[in-house]
Order: sequence, then structure tokens, then C-alpha cells
Amino acid sequence: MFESIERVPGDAILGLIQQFKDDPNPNKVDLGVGVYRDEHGNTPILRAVKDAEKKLIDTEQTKAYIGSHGDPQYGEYILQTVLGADSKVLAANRASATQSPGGTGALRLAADFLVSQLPGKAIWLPNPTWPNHLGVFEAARLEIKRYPYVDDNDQFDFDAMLKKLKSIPKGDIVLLHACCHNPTGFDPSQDQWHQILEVVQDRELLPLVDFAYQGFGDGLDEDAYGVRLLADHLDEMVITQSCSKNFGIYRERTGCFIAIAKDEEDMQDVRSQLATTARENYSNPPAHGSAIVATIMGSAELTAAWHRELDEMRDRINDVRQKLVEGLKPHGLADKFAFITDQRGMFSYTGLTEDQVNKLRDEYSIYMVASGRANVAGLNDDNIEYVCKAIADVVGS
Ligand code: PLP
Ligand code: TYF
Repeated sequence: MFESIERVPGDAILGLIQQFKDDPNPNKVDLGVGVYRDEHGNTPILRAVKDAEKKLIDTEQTKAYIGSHGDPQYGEYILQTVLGADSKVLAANRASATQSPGGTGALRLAADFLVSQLPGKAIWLPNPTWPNHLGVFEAARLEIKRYPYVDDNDQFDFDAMLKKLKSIPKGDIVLLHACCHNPTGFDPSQDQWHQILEVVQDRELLPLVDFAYQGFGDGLDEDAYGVRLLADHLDEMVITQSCSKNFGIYRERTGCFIAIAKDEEDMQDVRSQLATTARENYSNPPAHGSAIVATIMGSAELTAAWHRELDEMRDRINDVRQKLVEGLKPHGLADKFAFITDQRGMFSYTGLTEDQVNKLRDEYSIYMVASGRANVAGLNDDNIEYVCKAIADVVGS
């Protein structure tokens, strides 16, 4: 039977991990997959996470099923982190949290829920977006449409985005990246978020806000500006959250699907459906990551430690952005790449073409995504000069 099955290529971004590993060049630089790296190129376990795990070893009482919505205490902490402790949505009991296997699991829950409960609605994704959005939504048979996000020079094109959003059929779903847009690094300003809100209200759209990098842009609260603005002014929206990056617990698969309804009654109806969606996918979410997060957030000391480490990660990323532009100065390229310091999060759409990306890989063993997306967290004092020289070579300066 299996002889008729076709082999398909793997995920292009994850494929870079293996290509990089196999490269014997001692000067190789990994700017590919979106995991944070410290100044030594490592992705260490946060101290707050290690301490929480030690605590858990002694205090964890059971490994019995956690329930389809996951740990309610974890859900409460995530709601407060995302929406703000003083959120009027929380005060009115209008938000439901369903713990999910990572942000990807939350996206799949969202897609299955939307297809089964709001059939006939298309979802509008920015172009470009994280490629797995397409994979997850296609797999769930959600109809996908696109709105532009960058212009021909790979710069943020808010006017084009807004113009398209204004033409979306009433009642459709629009996916917005809350912060640290993947792959471009370009985020709407606060003023632009207000304009997005106006269009969403006018077209009666349902926003799906993907929040995978809270704390990696400008800070936990700062990065939540757009999400909280929408939540404060809309009756209904959905949010997919991830703890992979901001707690550095990528492989623990820890995320959350949040649904906001117009009142508690509707919220409970939605919530009941989500339990079914979760059960039909994987029954119960994995518990270790959410236990780590809840342990940290339940302790003032561990929360302070986590905040310090998150600040460190964010500061390093923003510092390295400055250093990259400075490093390009001697090559006469500082102005051309000045936009890199305006971008936020790990990713930078560099504007490099696929040919230039290939040349960087083949001649310098510098790995980035074919679209020209670089994970700037892969840069450090040891490799930044080498990377700047290589970029100057491939752009022909
Ligand atoms: N959404 C975006 C935009 C991402 O970049 C990622 C990255 O992995 C995710 C969601 C999913 O994250 P997770 O690893 O928690 O599934
Ligand atoms: O975009 C990235 O690099 C991260 C990690 O299928 C990732 O979001 C990439 C591809 C994928 C899963 C995670």
C-alpha cells in the first residue's frame, strides 16, 4: 500500500538546523531557526526555569490527567500576562484560557474551533507570515486569504495592509502578529494599532492575534499594547499564546488559546466547545511546561528572576541590532540597513535576495532563511565582523 506514498520535503526552516550541524566550517554562523541564543551561541535553560523544576520535583503530587483545558492556575496567570492584571475583560469573566501544546497547538485549536463553529469564514494572513500558519490552517481546512505586509523593497507597508483590510468581507477572520512579526520584525506603532482597531470594528472582523514573542520586543506590557487595545474595545476575539520563547521552554510545548466573548454566558458556550476540540486532538495538554510557568508566576522571587532574564535576552537582541548596523558602517552600508534597528524581536527581514542568502551559505557558511530572514540572536562579538564583511561582499558594496 505504501508504495504509492510520495516523499515530500521537510520544513525549510527546521531543515537549516541539520544543514548547519553538518557544515564543518569552524566559522559557520547560524542565523536560521527562531530560538534565542546568548553571546556564546547557546540556548541555555533559564535559571528561573531550573529553579522551578527543582521545586517541582519535591512538590509535584500526581501525573494524573490534567483536563482538556489544562491547569486553571496556569490559565489564570497567562490571561493576566496577556491581557493585563487590571483588564476589564477579566473582571467581567469574558475570557477563557485553554492550555495548549505550544503556540502551534493553540493555532490548531483556533483553526479547528473556527472551522467547526464559524463555518464559511476565511482567515486573512499577512504576506509574508510564519510559513507554519499556512500549514496549520490548510490542514484544518480553513480558507486562507492574504493581505500585504511589506512593499517591493521588503519594508513595512502599513498603508497597503490597511487598504486591504478595509476591503475584507464583513465577518471574516484576520490574523495579526501581536509583536515581533515573524519573519519581518516590523510591528505596527501604537497609532497604527488604533487604525487597525477602527477597521476591525468597521468590517466586523474577528481578530486572531498570534502572541509568540511577548517580552522580546520592548517589554511584557509594551508588547501587549495591540492585543490589549483590541481586547478592551471588541466584544469578541481570539488569541494564540506561546511560552516557548519568553520562558525558553521550546520543547516543553507550552501555550494557551484564549477566547474572548461578549459576556460570560457566551464565553462558557465557547469554552465547552474548546474542551471538545482539545479532546479530539490530543485529549489533555502536556503538563510539565505549564507547571514550570505556574511555579515561576506563583513565586515573587522566581517571577523577578524570570523578568531579569527576559530583560537580558531582549536587551541583547536590541544591542546586537545596533552592533550589526554599526558593523556595516565601514562598508558604506549603515544607511541601507538602518531599518534593522527599527525591527523588533529575533527576526530581521534583511532584504537580501535568495541568491545572496545562498551565497552567504555556500561561501561563508552563514545560514539564514531563503526569504532573507535572519535570526539576529545568532550574532555575537565573535562573529559579527565576519557576517558584516560577508554581507558587504554579497550585496557588492
Ligand atoms: N507563532 C509564531 C509567529 C511563531 O513564530 C511561532 C514559533 O515557533 C509560533 C507561533 C509557535 O510557537 P511554539 O513553538 O510555541 O509552537
Ligand atoms: O520561525 C521560526 O524559526 C520559529 C521556529 O515548523 C519554528 O518559529 C520554525 C518552523 C517550524 C516550527 C518552529
